[in-house]
Amino acid sequence: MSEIFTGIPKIKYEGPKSRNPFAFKYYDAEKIILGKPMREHLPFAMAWWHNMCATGIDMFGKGTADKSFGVEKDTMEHARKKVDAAFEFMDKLGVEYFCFHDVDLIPEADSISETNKRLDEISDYIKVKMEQYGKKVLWGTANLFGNPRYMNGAGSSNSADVFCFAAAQIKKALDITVKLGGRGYVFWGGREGYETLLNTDMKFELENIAALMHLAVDYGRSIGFDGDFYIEPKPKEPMKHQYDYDTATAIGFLKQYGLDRDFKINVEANHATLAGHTFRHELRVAAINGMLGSIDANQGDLLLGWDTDEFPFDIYETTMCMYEVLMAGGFKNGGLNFDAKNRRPSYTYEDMFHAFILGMDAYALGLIKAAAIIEDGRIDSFINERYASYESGIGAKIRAGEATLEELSEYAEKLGKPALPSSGRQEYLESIVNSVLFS
Ligand code: XLS
Ligand code: CA
Ligand code: CA
Repeated sequence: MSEIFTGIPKIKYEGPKSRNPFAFKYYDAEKIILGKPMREHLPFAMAWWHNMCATGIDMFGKGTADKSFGVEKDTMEHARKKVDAAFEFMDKLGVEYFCFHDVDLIPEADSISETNKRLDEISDYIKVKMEQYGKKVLWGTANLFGNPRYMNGAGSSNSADVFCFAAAQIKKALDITVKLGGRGYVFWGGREGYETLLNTDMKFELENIAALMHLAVDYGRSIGFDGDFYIEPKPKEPMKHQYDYDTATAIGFLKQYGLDRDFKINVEANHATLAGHTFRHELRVAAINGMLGSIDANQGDLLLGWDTDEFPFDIYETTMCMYEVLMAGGFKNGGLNFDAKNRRPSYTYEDMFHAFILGMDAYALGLIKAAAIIEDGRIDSFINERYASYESGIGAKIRAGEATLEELSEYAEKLGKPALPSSGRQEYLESIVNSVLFS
């Protein structure tokens, strides 16, 4: 098999002083941080759709990047070439995992049975490569938003026939995920939302989405899938209003419909900011509910109101992300999927590598700095002390659930006027973060 990314070497760690564009400056896979090698803290994954498929096409113009890899597109030969390219790419970068939609892997056929045949064929080929290169599947999913049949959603479609098509795609995507040993299965509700309530029965649609997820869980468990199912929240785009608006909404939905034992959250950075939250907020909401599953590690542009899926470079963000991950005990089945694409004018093979070097270094540095914040300890101990009034006396009684409203009212009356709470010291804490980041 001939090399595709010719002239691009295996990417190695050279340290922060290196000026080699094809070297890591911070990602040193075996370096131990808080007792574990970086590689284990940072299970990086390649998103098949962006990296092997997307060409930079937008509504104003054609793609700029050539992802034909030298053969005719939309053929099975092309599907196999993408596999060759993907494994060479991951191998050169030391990326251990990948994520895929069913239709990223093969050109979708006119019938489900033919599409499924193609999926069988390509997954056989992928499986061999995975063994050869030692690569793994972080998560699989089905594309239930691209085909025109999903114009009104999949689980939320008004058409029962479309619901069945979605079920068929999910079944096959689960088959392939299990066949390839995948650790996760994602539901991103691309078109599970609505444009107007004038034609929408919201309760009916939510019940159907939950029913589809229950069917997926039952089937997945029956074929031996013991990983995590994920909901990936997003507030809008493509639908005006999507049901999985944000992490809190998705968790409420999972609990209401009895799906919370099987599902966790896949938090995407760009979706968090689209929902009007910080990335860190979304991670924390997932973490305190025991549902921080996996992360789509990209970055949005706060000046733009859409999903720009940029490679992450903001160290403040990656630091806070890794702080949340470390405090939550690290990843179990999840990881850091670069659901990110090169900017349209960055269209060469070299740019694909630069993007991953940028993202992997940004997360490596974020990990180093998050560990330093934890080791420094000032922020954590500040937060603990801030709630000290609940450690004894009336506060401890409140926490233990032993107080009554009458008792608290009496206590307050006796007190007369409470002292002001202690200062939040936000600026002082921000300066600690800066001093850790830039020392
Ligand atoms: C789109 C989503 C999508 C999911 C997988 O905005 O990020 O790519 O991650 O379907
Ligand atoms: Ca995503
Ligand atoms: Ca996205």
